[in-house]
Amino acid sequence: MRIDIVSVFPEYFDVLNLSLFGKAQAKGLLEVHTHNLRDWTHDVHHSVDDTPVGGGAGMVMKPVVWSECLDELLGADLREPDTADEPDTSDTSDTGGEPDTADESAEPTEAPEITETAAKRPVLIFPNPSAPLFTQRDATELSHADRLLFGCGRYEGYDARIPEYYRTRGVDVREYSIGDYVLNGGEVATSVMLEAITRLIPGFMGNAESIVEESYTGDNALLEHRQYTKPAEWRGIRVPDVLLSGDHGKVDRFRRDEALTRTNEIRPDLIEALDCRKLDKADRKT
Ligand code: 6GU
Repeated sequence: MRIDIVSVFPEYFDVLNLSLFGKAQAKGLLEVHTHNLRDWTHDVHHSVDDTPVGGGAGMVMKPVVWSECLDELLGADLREPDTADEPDTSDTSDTGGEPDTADESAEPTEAPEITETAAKRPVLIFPNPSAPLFTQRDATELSHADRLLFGCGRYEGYDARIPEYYRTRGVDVREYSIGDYVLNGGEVATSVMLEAITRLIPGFMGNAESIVEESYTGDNALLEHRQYTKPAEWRGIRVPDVLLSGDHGKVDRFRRDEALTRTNEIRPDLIEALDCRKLDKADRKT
C-alpha cells in the first residue's frame, strides 16, 4: 500500500518511521510519503488559507493550492476531466461520505465486498469533524486499498469544492470524523485512521488472531471481555474462578456474557445495532 500524507506540519508524521510502522515499511508492506502543502504555494508568504466566503470567523484552506498538490500527487490516477459529468457509481464503496449505518441496517451480513476496481482506485481521505464517523468497518475496507492519500486540513476547514472536484476525476474521496470532539487539524485524526487501517494489512501485526477477537470486529461488534493474567490472586483481588477451571466451554460462555453485559452498560448503542439473528439462546438471556 502506498500512503501519501499532505499537511502543513509534515514533521508531525516523523514518528511513523518508528515501531511497527517502520518495520512494515522495511518489509515493503507500506510506503509512506509525507508532503508539505506549502510546497505548492507561489506567494512569498506561502499562504494556504483565506477568509470564508459569506463571512464568519477563521480561515478556510484555498482550493488552488490543494489542487496543484493533488493534481501532481494523483497524476496518472486521475480520470480525464471530459468524462467527469458521469461519476462512476457502479461500485458499492461509499464515495458520497454517507454514514455507513444505513448500509448496515439494509444488509447486516457480510463485510463490504471489495471489487477489483474499487481496490485499484486511489482513496483520498479528508479528516473533517463534520463528516460521518470513521468506524472499524471503514478501517477494514480501506486496508484493502492500494493507495491512500490523506489531506490534512487546518483552521476552520477546506473549501468544499476540493472533495467534490476529485470525485469527478474518478477518485474515491472520503471525509471522516474520528469522534464527537474538536481537534485543531486533521493530523491527529489521520494518525488514528492510519493506525486502524494499516494494522489490518496482512503481515503488519505478528498475531493475526488477536485482530479477529477484538472489539468492534465482525458483524456483531461488542466490547471485549476483561482480561487477567497471573497471579490468580493479587492484592486480595481474585481472578474469576471460572477462568481457572480449565473448562473452555464455560470460559467462552463467561466471556461472552461479560462482553454482552459490559457493552449493554457502556455502549447501549452497540447492543441496539446487533443483529438479533446472530445471538444464541444463552446470549438472549444475558
Ligand atoms: Cl477528522 N478533524 C478535526 N479537526 N477534529 C476532529 C476530527 C477531525 N474528528 C473529530 N474531531
